Amino acid sequence: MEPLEQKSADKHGAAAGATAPSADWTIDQNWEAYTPEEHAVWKTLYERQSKLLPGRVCDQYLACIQKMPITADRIPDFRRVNDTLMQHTGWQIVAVPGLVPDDVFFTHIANRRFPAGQFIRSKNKLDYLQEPDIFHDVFGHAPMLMNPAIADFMQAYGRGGLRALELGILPFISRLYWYTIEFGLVQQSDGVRIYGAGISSSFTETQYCLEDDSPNRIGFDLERVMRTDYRIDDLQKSYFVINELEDLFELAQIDFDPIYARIIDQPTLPPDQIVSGDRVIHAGTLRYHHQKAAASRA
Ligand code: HBI
Ligand code: FE
Repeated sequence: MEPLEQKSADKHGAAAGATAPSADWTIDQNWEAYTPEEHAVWKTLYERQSKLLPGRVCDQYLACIQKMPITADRIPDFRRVNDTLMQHTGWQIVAVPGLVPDDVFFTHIANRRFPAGQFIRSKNKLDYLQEPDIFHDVFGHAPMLMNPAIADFMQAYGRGGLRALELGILPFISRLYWYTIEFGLVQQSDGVRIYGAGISSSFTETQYCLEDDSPNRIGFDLERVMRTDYRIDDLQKSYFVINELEDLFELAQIDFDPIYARIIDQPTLPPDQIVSGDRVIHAGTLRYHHQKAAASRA
């Protein structure tokens, strides 16, 4: 399952294994200290996703990961990943123990530093984890940071996040992040593809988001997305599809303040609801979530 990106580290204490954090929460990756078992977990995850992604993830993701020093045989070394990122978009990844407080997260992102979990999930929990680990952050997010549109949009999200904290309206911007950077789909000439890192790093969701008839797939609309709740602990009920990654350049330029003023009094939409005005690509049966709810009642 996906990391619970929404929770703040300060709400549930420092991440596992963390000692007193530095002011910016960064730690040394300490690459030499990864054990053979940890490299083996990386390999399992890498090979599982690499088989699944061609034909499902967007072409840009595949082109980017090919250019990066990210391979099956070992956990990537941030120093090497950063050489490649720096050349392309000026982004860097910095190691953190796990979730960091929102203001710390946004400050890094606004400065083109992506906080990446230093640890890797255990081999008994390949699919479910509470915090973003190195596989989610480096396999899922890092390749997309080589894409110029994602690179600019991500930085704008950092600035927007700091502004949203000031205004006290964090949910609006975190929903935008959720339904783009984490769980976004994109229309490609040969079909709908994945670009969100929460999907591309998840075995189950990579298939479910595109092939299952359960979830809604809806054309992306900024205000609509900002009003839509999401779940952090299960497969999504709705995905939003952008027309092309380059649309994110435009989104990165938008001043959200007038948008917040417009939507602040409008009702929040539940994650499964289709509303008038939606460009519906697929109306979900929601079978997966209905069955799960029925099973938990039985
Ligand atoms: N910390 N390491 C890490 N990764 C995240 O994705 C993250 C975080 N802290 C806060 C956070 N995300 C979210 O609450 C914001 O994106 C809204
Ligand atoms: Fe993430």
